[in-house]
Amino acid sequence: MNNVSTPLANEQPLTFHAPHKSPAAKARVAQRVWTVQEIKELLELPFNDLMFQAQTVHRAHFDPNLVELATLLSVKTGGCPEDCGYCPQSVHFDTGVEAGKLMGVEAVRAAALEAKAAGATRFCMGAAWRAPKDRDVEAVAELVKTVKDTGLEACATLGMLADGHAEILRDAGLDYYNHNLDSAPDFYGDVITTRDFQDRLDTLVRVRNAGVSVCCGGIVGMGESRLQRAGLIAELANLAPYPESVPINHLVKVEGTPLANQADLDPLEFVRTIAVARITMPLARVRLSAGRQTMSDAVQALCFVAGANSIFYGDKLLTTPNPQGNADLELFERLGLKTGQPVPRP
Ligand code: SAM
Ligand code: DTB
Ligand code: SF4
Repeated sequence: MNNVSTPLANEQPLTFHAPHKSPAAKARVAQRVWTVQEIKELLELPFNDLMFQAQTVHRAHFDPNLVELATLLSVKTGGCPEDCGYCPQSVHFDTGVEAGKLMGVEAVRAAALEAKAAGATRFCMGAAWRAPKDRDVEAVAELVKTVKDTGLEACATLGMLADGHAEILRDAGLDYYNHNLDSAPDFYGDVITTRDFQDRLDTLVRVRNAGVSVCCGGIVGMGESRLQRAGLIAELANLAPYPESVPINHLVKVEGTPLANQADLDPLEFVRTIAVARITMPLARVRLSAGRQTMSDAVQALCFVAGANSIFYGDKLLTTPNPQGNADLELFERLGLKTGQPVPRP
C-alpha cells in the first residue's frame, strides 16, 4: 500500500493560484467540506430517502431532464507502462489490445464530425500515456484545435502533465482535462503500483492553475469497501473547487487484467454512488460513465433519477464496447430525456 499525503476533509485543501471557470466559483457558492463518515452515512440512507435528496439537489441546480452526450475517442491506444489493474491498455497485462501511434488530425476531425452529427456536444480524446512528452502535448494541441473547429467541447485525458503542458492545451482551446482519482487513497495501492495518489493530485493542480476545467472521477466495483467508495467521493468533493465534471465509471471487467474476475457489485450500490456524487457536488456534471454495456435500462434510469446528467455516447468507449447510439436515444425517448449541455441555474 502506498503512503499518500492528501488533504483530509478537515485539513487545508489544495491551493489554486489562477482564476478558474468553476460554476461554484462563478456563483461564489461557499463550498462545504465533507468528512468520509458523512458521505458514508449518505451512502447508507434508505434508498428512497437517498434518491429523494439527490433528485432535490439535482432539480435545484439543473434541468432534471437534460443529459449531456460525450463521445470518446482513443487517439493513442495501448502500450502504456502503468499497471492500473483495471486497464486493458497496460503493457503489463495480456488483453489483446494492440499498441498504436497517435492519430492524425484528419482522422480525428472525421470522428468528431461524426460524433457531432450523431448528437454529441462533447468530444473526449484519450491517450494511453503515463505522462505525455512535450512533443506529444504539442501534437494533441493540434487535435484539440481540430475538435474545437467542429464546434464541440473538447476534453483530453493524457496522463500526468508536467509544468506548462496544461497551458499549451488551454491555448489550443481545451475545455476540460480528464484525470481521475479512480479510488480512495487507502485502496489506490491495491490497484496501481507505478504511481501514487499524490501524483494524480499534482496534475489536477496544474490543470486548475492553467484555468482548464477539471473532469475527475473514479471507478467503482473494483473490490473496494463502501467506506472506500465514501473515501473516493470525499476526495473529489473536497477538491477546492470540486471538479466541474465527475465521471463515475463502473469497472469494465476485461479478460487478462487482474480485475477480470472481480465479483459483481450490487447495481444499486452504483446508483447510490452516483446519488452521493450529485449531493456532494451539486453543480458538477455527473457522468454515468463506463460500464453501461452490462447495465439494465432500469438501473440506468435510476442513475438519472440519482442525478447523473451526462453519459458516454457512441458504440465504443476507448477500447471496450458501449451501447449503440440508437439504443441510447430510444432509452432517452422512453424516459422523456432531452440531450444538450447542462448548465447550472444561476
Ligand atoms: N492514461 C491516462 C490516465 O490513466 O489518466 C488516460 C487514459 S485512462 C484509460 C482514463 C480512465 O479510464 C482511467 O482513469 C479510468 O478511470 C478509466 N478506465 C480505464 N479502464 C477502465 C475499466 N476497465 N473500467 C472502467 N474505467 C476504466
Ligand atoms: C473516464 O472517466 N472514463 C473514460 C474516460 N474517462 C477516458 C474511459 C473509460 C475506459 C473504459 C475501458 C476502455 O474502453 O478501455
Ligand atoms: Fe495507462 Fe491510463 Fe490505462 Fe493506467 S488507466 S494503464 S495510465 S492508459
